[in-house]
Formats: sequence, C-alpha cells, structure tokens
Amino acid sequence: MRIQSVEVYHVAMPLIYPFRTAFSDEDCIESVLVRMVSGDFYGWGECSPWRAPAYSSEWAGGAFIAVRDWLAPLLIGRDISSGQQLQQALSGTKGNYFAKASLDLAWWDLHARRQGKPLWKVIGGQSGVVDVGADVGVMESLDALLAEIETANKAGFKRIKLKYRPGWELNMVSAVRQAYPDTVFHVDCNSAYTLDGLPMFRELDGYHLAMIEQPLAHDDLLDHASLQKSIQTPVCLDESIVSVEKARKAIEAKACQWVNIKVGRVGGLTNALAIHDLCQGAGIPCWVGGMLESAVGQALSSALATFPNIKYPADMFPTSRFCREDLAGDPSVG
Ligand code: OSB
Ligand code: MG
Repeated sequence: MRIQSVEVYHVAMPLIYPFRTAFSDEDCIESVLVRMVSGDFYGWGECSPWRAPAYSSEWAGGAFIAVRDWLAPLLIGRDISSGQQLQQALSGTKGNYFAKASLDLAWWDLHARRQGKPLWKVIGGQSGVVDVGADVGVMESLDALLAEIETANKAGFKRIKLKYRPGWELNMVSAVRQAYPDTVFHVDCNSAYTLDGLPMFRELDGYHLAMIEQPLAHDDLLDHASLQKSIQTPVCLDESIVSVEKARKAIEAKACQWVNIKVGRVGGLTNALAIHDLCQGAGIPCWVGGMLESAVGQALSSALATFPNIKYPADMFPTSRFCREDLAGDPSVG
C-alpha cells in the first residue's frame, strides 16, 4: 500500500493522581500520535516515551521531531506491503524505537482497516478476549497502597504489579504479603539498583513474587544474568529489551526468565511479534506491558496479548482510573 501522508501530534494527557515510579513522579503522560493515510483508509499509531528521557533515552518531544523530520519522510510516497518492509525503510536511523513504533503501529492499523478485520485476527492472534493485570505505583502510604490492592483484587485482576524503589522496598512487600498471602504479585524496579542490592533481592525471594522486573540498569544484560543466577525469583526484563537482537542476546546470556514486551519500546508490533516468537522458541514466557498510553495505543498492543506465549495477562489501564480526560479508543482496532 502506498503511504500518502502522515500527520504527527504531540499530546499531553493529565493524570488524576501522580504515577510514581523509580524513575519519576509524573502528573501527565505525553504521547506522540500518528495518523497514516493510504487511499480512502487511515490508521492510527501511538507511542508514549514520557515527558522526560527517564524511563529510556527517548522522550515524547524528541520522538515527535524524530517522526516529523526523519522517519515519516522515509515512508511518504512509498509502497509498503509489510511490517518488515517498513522496518527496513526506517533502519538507517539508529535507535528511536518509540518513534519508529508510532509509525509501525499506524501501518498495522491501516493494514487491518483495509481488510475490514480486527488487528488481532490479521496478525494471527488466538481470540478476541485477553485477561488483564493491574499496576499500582508508589503510593503516599502503605494504607493507600493496600486500599488500591483491595480495589484491584475485588475487580478480579489476576496479577498485580507493584512499583518498587528505594524507600518503598521490603517494608512495602512484607506489608502487602501479610495482607494478601495468596495473590499473585510482582515488583517493577525500573532499573533503580545495581548488583550491590543482591542481599535485598535475596531477601525478596522469601515473598514468593511472580517476578522482579528490571532490577538493574536500563541497558544491561550481563549483570541481570549474574543476579538471576543468585536468586530464585524470576527476573523479567523490560527496559533492556529494545530490539529483536537484544532479546536474542538476553536469552543467550540467560539474563531473564520473563520478558515484558511493550510494542512501543521495541519499535512496534513487527518487532514485538518477532520477540514473542523468539522467546517462545527459547521457552521464555512473555507478557504485554504498557506505558500508560491512551486507549488508542492500548487497543493496538492488546492485539499482541492474544498470542500463545503471553503467559501472564497484559497490563491494560482503564483510562478512567488514570486520565482526567482520554482520547477515545476506536473499538474496531482491537
Ligand atoms: O516500567 O513497566 C514500566 C508505565 C509507564 C512507564 C513504564 C512502566 C509503566 C508501568 C505500567 O509499569 C505498565 C505495565 O505494567 O507494563
Ligand atoms: Mg517496567
């Protein structure tokens, strides 16, 4: 299909209350939205690398300029008939995974709309329904956290992810475990630690967490491999897996037992599918994470959650819980 035009938007979505992680406290999510047009059809893509380059080296303002000035011009006027061909066309530009993802996702949405089918069917997913997990940021107090967990538990979420950072560590996990002995929990450290934290991670083994997500540096593989050798709790990589090649190396180095696949972080659905298949072949289960993007981006990434090697539910965010206003999602996408 011939790409006729690409519109790029940089938007801010105010949150109802701040989302606190090891990398920042944010009261607003910044996203880049892309509308790609071919003939009578259009497709939307989104990436949410956040306001500042704190989760990764990318940020929304930079992604907007990367798409507008460097990436979209490589596609306009070209005939692109597959996700691989799109990735190939963008491959001269290094990194900029989130920026590339917004175009890759818009292409897949456009491709599905042209066929009049939901995206999950077009990519060969299993069914139209996915289980979802809940995610709770660092809260003002343990009481506030326990109240959030109670709400998530009552709502029937099958796994609850807890943000973890210095000052909100074993004290928090121990209170949560005491109150909820049987719930499936995992913690996400957002790369806040080094191998000096080994004694703490060994202690965490006693709390039977489903996994510890990205304990060490955002671009590390080898230290994660030595940590995984020294603890029983499975390590899950998020930030470190930015490409199919990084996933291959993580598997080879035995750096993790889980991969959190985010379509944004890995440059789009094309690469996310390849990472899913690679992990499946290596016996590494995956789950689908998000960046608190709008319903537009979440609908697109939920298509991946219908795949067989997605062993834990995807984390999807009821935008009514987080956003003061939301961009409407289009139900025909997901
Ligand atoms: O590290 O997984 C993350 C939200 C925004 C930015 C980074 C992260 C998150 C989340 C929530 O933790 C989403 C998820 O559970 O994947
Ligand atoms: Mg994470």
